[in-house]
Amino acid sequence: DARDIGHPGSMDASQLQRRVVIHLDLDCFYAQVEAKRLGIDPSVPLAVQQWSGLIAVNYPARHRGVKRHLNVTEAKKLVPELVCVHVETIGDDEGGHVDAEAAEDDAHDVAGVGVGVPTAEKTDGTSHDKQSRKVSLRRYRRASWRVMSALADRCEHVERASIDEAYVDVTREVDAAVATANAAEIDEMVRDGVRRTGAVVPLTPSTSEHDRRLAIGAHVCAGIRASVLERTGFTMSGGIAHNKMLAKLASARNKPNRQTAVSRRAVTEMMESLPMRSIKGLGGKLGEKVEAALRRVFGEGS
Ligand code: TTP
Ligand code: MG
Repeated sequence: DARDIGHPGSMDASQLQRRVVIHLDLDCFYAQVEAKRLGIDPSVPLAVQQWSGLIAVNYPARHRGVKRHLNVTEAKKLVPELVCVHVETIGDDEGGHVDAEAAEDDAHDVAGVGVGVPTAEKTDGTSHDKQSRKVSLRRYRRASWRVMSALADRCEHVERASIDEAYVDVTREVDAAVATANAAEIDEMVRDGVRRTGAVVPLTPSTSEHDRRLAIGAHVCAGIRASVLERTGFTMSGGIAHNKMLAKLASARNKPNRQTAVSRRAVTEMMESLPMRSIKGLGGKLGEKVEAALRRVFGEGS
């Protein structure tokens, strides 16, 4: 059951900073789904195309310069052996029941719609007929729900944020660990959490209780990612922080199949190093105004 992991209004600042929130994002999601479906080894460069453009690119292909929104021809110039798998498409005279499913709301859905004569399913993609067929995302929706149900079985508070990401509030799990484990067990969880986790600024669990809680959260996060991998075969990256926004920024910092923590101490440093516009809501005109205002207050160097 998805619920909103918001900021409970009644919490004061110190309670908010005792929260431990994880953001999980599947790595090159559609590409993982197609590789698994077709039995292609994850080390093979692979991309998912919609018509002539790429909408998901696996990491072996990214490491060789292939990016989302390149077209298939451009991408194959970079990586001649790139496997391009076209998203599933359906014709107008088939699968009417899929249409209802396709109309469901997902953050990244892009449905190509057209009318005309249906053509046979192709996997090379370039000859997919945009006029007569439309995109079906059901493979990815099904994979998404398998991941979400693995998360729901493992965690108390899960909020699905899009087809390939979710927030998990593990505050209670951390509280329970602190309350019931002995000192040696807590030390072991903290060590494990730190060992498995990248950090913008290294965690200092020996001197900071907040960092200790994040380290235990990181240990929990590694366990959640391992159980999703075991249940579904998919890798995810994770971010661990005291709130959702920072957890989301963190999960993108070490991809694929890695996790990152953002401590209170890291916040200042991270805000300085990140383009401010990557924060949700500050991408457009508002961001420009805020940036201009900050420059007025702090000078051009801000
Ligand atoms: P993302 O999580 O943004 O990307 P990703 O999972 O492919 O790669 P990453 O490892 O960086 O997380 O989006 C999830 C899926 O949504 C992606 O696999 C394909 C689809 N998608 C589109 O179809 N069009 C888009 O413009 C974006 C951003 C995603
Ligand atoms: Mg993703």
